[in-house]
Amino acid sequence: MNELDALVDSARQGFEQAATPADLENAKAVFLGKSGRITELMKGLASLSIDEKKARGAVINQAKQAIEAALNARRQALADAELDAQLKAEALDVTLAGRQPGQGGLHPVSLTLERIEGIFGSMGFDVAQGPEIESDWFNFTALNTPEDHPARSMHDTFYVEGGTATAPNLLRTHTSPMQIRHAVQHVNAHRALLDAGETMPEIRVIAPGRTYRVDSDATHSPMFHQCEGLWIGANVSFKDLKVVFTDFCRTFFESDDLVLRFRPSFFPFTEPSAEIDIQFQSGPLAGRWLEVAGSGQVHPNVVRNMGLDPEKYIGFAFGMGPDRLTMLRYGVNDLRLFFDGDIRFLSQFQ
Ligand code: 2NL
Repeated sequence: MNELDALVDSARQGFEQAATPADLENAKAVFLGKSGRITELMKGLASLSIDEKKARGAVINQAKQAIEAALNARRQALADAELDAQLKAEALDVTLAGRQPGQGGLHPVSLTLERIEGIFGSMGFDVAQGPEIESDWFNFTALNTPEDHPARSMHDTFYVEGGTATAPNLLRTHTSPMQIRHAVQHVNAHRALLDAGETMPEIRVIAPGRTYRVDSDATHSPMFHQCEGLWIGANVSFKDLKVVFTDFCRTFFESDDLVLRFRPSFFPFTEPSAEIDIQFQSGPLAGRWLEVAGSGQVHPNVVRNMGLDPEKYIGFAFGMGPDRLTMLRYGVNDLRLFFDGDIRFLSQFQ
């Protein structure tokens, strides 16, 4: 092997051994740099004759081109290896199972409200929904609540700034104001019939929704749910209340032998009034009387405030707490669990 072939060989080996681009540039300097081997050989041409320069120069140039080709090949190989390593490091395992979006569901109290609406809906009740910020008139006065009644105090009711007696000024303490609104609308819609001395279609409505009272402990939340019911007609009796509410409770709790007790009570908006207690005949709650609702025959003053003549129209109303019904149905003993928003608790109802 001649001297130049040996030089090209040793350059190839030097480049091959360079593991990084920096190593490769150092190896290049040895052969192609300012004082590298090729440059030295070129300097040697100075002492030769013209013909010898031509011949020897061509051979050196060939060696130089071979070395440059080897350098470029190695540069490319190192760049390819680096890209490979980077691609490997950044590789995504597209076969890995993805994270599923969480499957939401209805809140247990919403499930109860849907149940209540379904049951009363099947008995011909409309569902009325409306404002949570109410006026003093709809929340208290129209419901025959005396001016000095303790429920009107700031200890019991949240008042909103800037209200007047007729404009919204408090957070409703029950959903009965919505029933008054519904009744007034119903009466207005049948004004012509009433004016002609005829009988209007019955008012049959429930009002589910959020309500507010200044109260907070293990069994009271400042925001809680209520569902009231109202049935007004020419001939609606306390017996109808018993039938409707008994049927509701037995359907809601899926228990045909459930017993109800109507215990005399007092509310400003009904006369007579009764608390409704239920008793399961089997299961974990069997034998105990559990209070589930307030009820009564709508007070004549309230009937009048709906725009009706209490001598011609009569009916009943009731109010119950869906939060408490949910606790009874699912055996939950702390009301606050419903409003803490802990998904581990809430997901159990799906
Ligand atoms: C309770 C008491 C009750 C009513 C609510 C009512 C509504 C109208 C007219 C007359 Cl529009 N009464 N609602 C009547 C009696 C009791 O609820 O303890 N609720 C949990």
